[in-house]
Amino acid sequence: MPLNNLEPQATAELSADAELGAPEPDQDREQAQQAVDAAVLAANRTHTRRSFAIALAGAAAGVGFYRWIENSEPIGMQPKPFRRIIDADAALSRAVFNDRAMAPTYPLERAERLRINGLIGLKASLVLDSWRLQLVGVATAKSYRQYVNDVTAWSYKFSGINDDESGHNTKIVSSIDGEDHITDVQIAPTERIRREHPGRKPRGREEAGESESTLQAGTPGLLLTIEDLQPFALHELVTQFKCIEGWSQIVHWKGFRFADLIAAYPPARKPDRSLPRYIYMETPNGDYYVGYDLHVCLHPQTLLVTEMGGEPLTPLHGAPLRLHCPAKYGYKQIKQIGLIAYTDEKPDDYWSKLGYDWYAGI
Ligand SMILES: Nc1nc2c(c(=O)[nH]1)N[C@H]1C(S)=C(S)[C@@H](COP(=O)(O)O)O[C@H]1N2
Ligand SMILES: [Mo]
Repeated sequence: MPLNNLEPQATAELSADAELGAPEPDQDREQAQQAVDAAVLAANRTHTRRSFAIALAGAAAGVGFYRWIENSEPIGMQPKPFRRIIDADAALSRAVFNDRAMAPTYPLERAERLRINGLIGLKASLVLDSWRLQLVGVATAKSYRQYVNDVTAWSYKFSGINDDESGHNTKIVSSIDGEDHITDVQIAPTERIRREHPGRKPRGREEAGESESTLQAGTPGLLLTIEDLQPFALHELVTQFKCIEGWSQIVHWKGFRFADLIAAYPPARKPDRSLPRYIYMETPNGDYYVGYDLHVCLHPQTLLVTEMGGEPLTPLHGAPLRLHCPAKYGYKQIKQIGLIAYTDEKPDDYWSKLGYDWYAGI
């Protein structure tokens, strides 16, 4: 079975975009996509972590793809060649020094069945028909047929309780005089959020409390169905999944590239034409949430996962959509994504509120 979808291909968003009257795909974009595919191929062939060659291939592909995003001018805007050069330089340094290296991949035979670990946001079972992906901060959002003027008004339906109590309750444990002490952190939902969401169902009912980045009522955006995500090319990846608690497993993932979603629904730019720096994600009930740098989501191995171990995701593994990012620890890999928001404010993050590192790089 071909892993990682190695053949270079035009990405699915091209046809989706065309229907929506988005700009024509340009050569840069296809070339960038091919470069990304080639880099993934190179990385998978060698299975060598941080080999110089892979880092370079990854960096080159990353810059190509990132530059396409940087340069995607809305229709009617004059190109700004000077600014482009500056952007490319910034992208280059990010690409080379940060998260562009490819994570090692493994043969399929080594893949294991991933345990269930962490149920925050998943304790009531989501009725899958009621799932929508709220997408916020998209450029020219009103031009998409999935546009709604308040994504927070969407009501997810839940039935029953997921009573699988397996899994951990990651806490900061410090050892004092040979005894383990758990740092007990209590963060109440903020007054601001309570004021701004009168009458809204309680969100953030877990230990870390409500997210500071949760949406305000009246936030416009898109509501995508699972069918809307079907056009994206599927990619398979066998990588190591690491939990901060000290265990790791090799997992077979299948899903589409986050970069493809971003390309199909590009973020609105700031007044100075630059891109928002972050992506924020939440479970449908707002209990679990993570923040990412945008460029980490553009990494070709960052997948929006629909299948694990050759089977559709189960509810407790985050059906219908979860994140896999091999560059980050498990706690950043949110299960059951309900919201993806482009933002320029560093987003709140469940476990960093309880003392863990926001970046969580492996
Ligand atoms: N919604 C949600 N996503 C989550 C968590 C969680 O508690 N809720 N836990 C995280 C942590 S700490 C880990 S290790 C992984 C575990 O994923 P798994 O249950 O599929 O093994 O999910 C991550 N994503
Ligand atoms: Mo974890």
